[in-house]
Amino acid sequence: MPPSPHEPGPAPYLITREQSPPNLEFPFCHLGPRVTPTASFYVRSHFPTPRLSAGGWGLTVGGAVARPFRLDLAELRSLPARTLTATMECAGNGRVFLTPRRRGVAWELGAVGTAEWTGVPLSKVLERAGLLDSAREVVLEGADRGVLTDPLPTPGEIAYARSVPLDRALGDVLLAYGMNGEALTPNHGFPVRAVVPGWYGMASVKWLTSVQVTAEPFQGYFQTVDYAYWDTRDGLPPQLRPLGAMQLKAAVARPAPHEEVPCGTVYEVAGAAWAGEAAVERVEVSVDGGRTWADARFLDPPTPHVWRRWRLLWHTPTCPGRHTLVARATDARGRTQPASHDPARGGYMITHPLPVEVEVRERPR
Ligand SMILES: Nc1nc2c(c(=O)[nH]1)N[C@H]1C(S)=C(S)[C@@H](COP(=O)(O)O)O[C@H]1N2
Ligand SMILES: [Mo]
Repeated sequence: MPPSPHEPGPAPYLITREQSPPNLEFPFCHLGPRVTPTASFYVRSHFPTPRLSAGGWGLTVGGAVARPFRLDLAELRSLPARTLTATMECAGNGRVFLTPRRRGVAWELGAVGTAEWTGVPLSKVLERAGLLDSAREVVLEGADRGVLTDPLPTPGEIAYARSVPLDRALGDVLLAYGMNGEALTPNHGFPVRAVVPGWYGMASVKWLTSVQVTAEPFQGYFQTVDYAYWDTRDGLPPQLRPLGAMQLKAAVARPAPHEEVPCGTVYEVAGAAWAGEAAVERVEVSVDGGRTWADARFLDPPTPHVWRRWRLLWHTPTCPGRHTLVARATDARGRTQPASHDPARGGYMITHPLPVEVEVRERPR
């Protein structure tokens, strides 16, 4: 196939959504290789980046364990390492497309990326500590701290912390010190962060300094007040539950919203699709606002926890006019995306198909 004339070059830059703390977005229309270069990997931080040194760093492991201990970076690096590829999406990605507008960072499509993470399985560290029978969750805490007023005031200064259930903690959760073959950068959690493959980014705690095993479900700020949604399972009244696995979603990278597209040409529509704990099996694209659909072609095989890039050749209309493109994904269990945003999700888990409006124009002569 001839290279698409619409293929943009690499994007070693980020869009500033907030200067301080740094909240920086990947310009999603520059989607290129399956693994996102670190320089264009989005940054989502609630507090200013703590400047930690490799030599001064230590990890405290305690709580419901037989042998609490402390680990320095040299010791962590001496343990058997694993490298895994995982897509990470902020749970608020796509928020700017919601009406009415929701609180939080105004992300468009690019609070998502894929990286190769290298580190030590959390399970190895927990094994060394020896779990007590009462162990139920693992609380991961970062070195970054501060005071917040939104959505509720914090009880003074707090650190960023999230928990993972024990079965996940004993699974593929990584204590990562490497990203795309290099040391983590300060904004991505240097020297060590957690990576919880398949979960929204909030679980992957950066600047990790403490691992505490608990017997009770953790009810911290970023677990309840923030990064939670109203669940209405089992006919019970709505209950707040912490966000977890990424939900099935297909996103269009090219054309970008409101892009001008030439008439009477072949335009290669491009995007990616992902789901936290399911496999993306199919992506369909509509170039007529959802009336008719065609199957996109995958560039990547299904790989657990990693997005699949897809393409579709679009023979653009011969006459100028406005057109709406939509993509939707189906997983291996036959489930697809919700038709509209469920208000019980608030400003999170924005996974309904987002229409992309474009302007088809006469070709310049
Ligand atoms: N310590 C700490 N860890 C954190 C955060 C944070 O603010 N502090 N933000 C979380 C959120 S909401 C996301 S989406 C991811 C983003 O990781 P990144 O900045 O490397 O893209 O980090 C998570 N881990
Ligand atoms: Mo996030």
